Amino acid sequence: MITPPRSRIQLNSHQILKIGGAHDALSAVMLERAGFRALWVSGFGISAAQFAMPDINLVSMTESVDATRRIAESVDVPVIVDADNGFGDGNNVARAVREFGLAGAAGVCIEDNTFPKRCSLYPGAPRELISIDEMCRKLQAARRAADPFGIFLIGRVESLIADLGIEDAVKRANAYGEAGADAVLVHAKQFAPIREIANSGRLGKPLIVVPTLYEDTPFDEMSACGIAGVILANQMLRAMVRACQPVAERMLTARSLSDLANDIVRVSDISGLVKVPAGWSPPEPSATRGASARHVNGTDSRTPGREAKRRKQVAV
Ligand code: SPV
Ligand code: MG
Repeated sequence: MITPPRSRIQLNSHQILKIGGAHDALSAVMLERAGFRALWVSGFGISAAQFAMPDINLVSMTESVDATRRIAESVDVPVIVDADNGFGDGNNVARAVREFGLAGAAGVCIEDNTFPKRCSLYPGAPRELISIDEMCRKLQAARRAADPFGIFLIGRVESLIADLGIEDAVKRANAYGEAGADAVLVHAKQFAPIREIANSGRLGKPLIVVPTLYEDTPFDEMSACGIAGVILANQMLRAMVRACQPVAERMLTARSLSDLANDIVRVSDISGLVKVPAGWSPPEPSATRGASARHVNGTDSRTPGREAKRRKQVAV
């Protein structure tokens, strides 16, 4: 039996909510520890980190649900799933939303790309959106499946990525809101059209953005025009690659492992992140530690159980 949550993700236009993009459970734990109050299960991140694959609908619904469950069970903050285009038509969307709900998701985002999708960050990829009517039918199916779980539903508009213009973006955003989305994510390559849409007052639902392609825009500027949420979708993944690639190369040339000490954390830092029982952490080697080797305490504050997970909320 499904227990409805007491509360859901709440966005408002007074303070922008930063939503941290996770690519696995460990990155989710680090984001939560840093203070993020909501997380994004990034399709781009899961494809890259867990499959070493491009973000073009190669990850199945089941694989995405499994990745979401591992993340949702690792943190206390609410988790919003990037459900891509919902894996098919309204029937597929309905099943996906239910499975994400059972996996502990507090929010689900569905986008209007055709299947198979092409990640919005691949500028040379062919791009096509489904019709507004078809997307609305998918969102209506998603709404029905989301309600028993109290899932926060996001309708994602790709008009600006597909060069269809501001009018198409506004029309789609408002249609998706009427079809049942609690908020709309309007993706874009630049901030200017987003600013124009946000300042126009024409959107019926809270606006969420992903500023990967306009990273110079200050968050204060987004907040000033009433944007309710900003997804920092892939920075943890990119930080991981930046840190790991040189270490991989240096491991082959190192005289001993102590040559790497300034570039890696201690084993006990990993133990802290994964909640190794107190007293079980391995002894540390005596090598000098770099400034980056920060001790992380191992207190377990996780709440067990999926029902408890569904009751999490973000109140901004
Ligand atoms: C993701 O993180 O998978 C997203 C955001 O959907 S983007 O990659 O910019 O499309
Ligand atoms: Mg995605």
